Amino acid sequence: MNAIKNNLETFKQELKVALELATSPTQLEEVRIAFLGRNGRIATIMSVIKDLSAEDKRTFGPELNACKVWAELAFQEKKETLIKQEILRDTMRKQLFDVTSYKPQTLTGKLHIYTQIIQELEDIFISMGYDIVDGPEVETDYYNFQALNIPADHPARDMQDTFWLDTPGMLLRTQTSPAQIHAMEKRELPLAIFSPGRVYRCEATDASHDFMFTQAEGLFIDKKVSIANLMATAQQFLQKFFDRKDLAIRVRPGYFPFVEPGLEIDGSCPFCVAGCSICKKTGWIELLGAGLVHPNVLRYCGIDPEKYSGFAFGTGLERLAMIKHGINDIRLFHSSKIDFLDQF
Ligand code: FA5
Repeated sequence: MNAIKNNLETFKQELKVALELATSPTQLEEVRIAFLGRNGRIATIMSVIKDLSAEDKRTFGPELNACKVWAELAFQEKKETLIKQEILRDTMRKQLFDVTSYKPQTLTGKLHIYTQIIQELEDIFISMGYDIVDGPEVETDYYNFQALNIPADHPARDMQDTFWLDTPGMLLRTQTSPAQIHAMEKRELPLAIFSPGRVYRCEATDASHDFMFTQAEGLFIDKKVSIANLMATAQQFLQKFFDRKDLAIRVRPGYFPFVEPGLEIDGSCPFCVAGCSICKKTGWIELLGAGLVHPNVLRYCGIDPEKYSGFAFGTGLERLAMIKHGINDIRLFHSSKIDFLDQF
């Protein structure tokens, strides 16, 4: 019978140690199966009861039962301890969690490339003494064409496919040149204005043409204004914009009904010496339409062409931005693609 007693004692000692070593619910479950499970150690110990004599059953039965109850209590106690420890650990984890250290990835806002280019150009012209003026995008035939020396039957109207509105004589402006007329009508002479803004043409789109794009117009009117003044202004503007003090310009004849003579102004390629893909190996890039304001236009605005003269120029801002930043498709400008916009 001593063997039974020894067994019970060993069982208790080993269960104590096993419970002590169990530090997770999984380990505790392994202990339960090994010691208290249906085929576990306690079941083996209890199985000897059936072989005992009636007297021994009376003596050892209660002892064996007490051992089983003790084992179950010890297991239960350990289980509760582990649960409490886990709750404590969880509380600590939450207390130590620093909410201020969480920094989600944020998108930073910035000015659209349109706005950046417009501001850059405005700064250049303000530094040259120009006033910045705005003009309406919904215009009349008079301001967009007639007062610019393009009467109703003039073939030059075909150069700018027009979005006409339902109201007769109203249109979406096809160029920023109407800003010249508004300025000459309203302002005292001499005048120097720079007017950037959106324009519209009913054109099929491709990588360099859009139905909605941005232009800027410059106008300077005073006594004795000449092409030399226009060229000096154009060169200074382009040198500042491309940040190249050595940028040269050249002029070629061009046709715009509201200037006489009409000119196309090219700038020497800011990116190469001997020719590259941007200047199509010519060393020159077409940058501005320009000329001396046509006497008819001055007369439309009540200005005497015998006393005053002036120059005007116009340019496509997307084209300037595309050259400066190496953008290969004009449609990206209003595509709202963050990857594209993020570069500027
Ligand atoms: C004009 O619009 C004249 N008003 C410019 C001017 C002003 C000349 C003052 C003389 C004196 P033009 O049609 O060439 O000119 O357009 C000027 C620029 O606008 C072009 O060089 C080009 O950069 C841009 N542009 C024209 N059409 C489109 C288009 N569909 N998409 C994008 N840009 C365009």
